[in-house]
Amino acid sequence: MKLLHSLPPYNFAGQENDFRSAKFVVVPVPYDSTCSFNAGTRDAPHMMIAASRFMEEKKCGGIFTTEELEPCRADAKETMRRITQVVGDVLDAKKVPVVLGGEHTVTYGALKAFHGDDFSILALDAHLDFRDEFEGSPLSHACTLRRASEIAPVTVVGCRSWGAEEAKDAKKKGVRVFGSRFDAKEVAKGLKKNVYVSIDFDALDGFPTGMPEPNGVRYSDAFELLQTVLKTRRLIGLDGTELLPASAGEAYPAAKLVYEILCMVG
Ligand SMILES: [Mn+2]
Repeated sequence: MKLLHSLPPYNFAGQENDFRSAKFVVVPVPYDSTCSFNAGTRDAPHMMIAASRFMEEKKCGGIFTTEELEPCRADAKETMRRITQVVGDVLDAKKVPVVLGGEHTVTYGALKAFHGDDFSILALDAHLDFRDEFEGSPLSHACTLRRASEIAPVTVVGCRSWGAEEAKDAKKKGVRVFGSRFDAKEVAKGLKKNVYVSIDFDALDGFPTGMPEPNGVRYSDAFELLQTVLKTRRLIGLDGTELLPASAGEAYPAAKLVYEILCMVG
């Protein structure tokens, strides 16, 4: 019996799941165990996927969506290991991983899969996330860019909130820091040929997130930045984290930005 339906499949951008022809692999990671302010970002991957099914289709490489990754909620290290393993499998298949968090810590798990690669990390984040440990853990959302900088050089854009100590450490480690208003060409200039893009949605203005900060990057400026960067650099991985939507509707702009980036790459 053929069921009557008009809704697209439950996959990112509503695409049919075909791993072989996919250029991108979306990995939903519902993990938010170290959230220190508003918890609940574990619901974001589901809501982003739900929202993304209602976007107008654009010309874009195939997108495969995996099952939600099962985090180990009591063990950040084990959760990172699981993310690294899945992202490693995606890279082995010569596809671009797209990790949907969850809290920003998931970025570290993804980055660890790029061992030995020569690349830059472009992070959009309201916060510096450069503490060596937070609430007793080196694998906290507040330590993400510190851990990331141990893997590859970090440029952070939209940054407008930090502690004095972490700011000193970031400067010492050569992190490039830009605020909510920036020159996209200037940001792009300092990046290597291969770029991993990590978007903590609190970088942007008006997005619902676990740790909201006023006066963020405008959507159009973020779009232009990524367009400028990806015109001359290769996207090797992408993640979107820290979204805290109350409904799929609130997740729509974040899903859209992720999709727009994939469409820029092709
Ligand atoms: Mn962050």
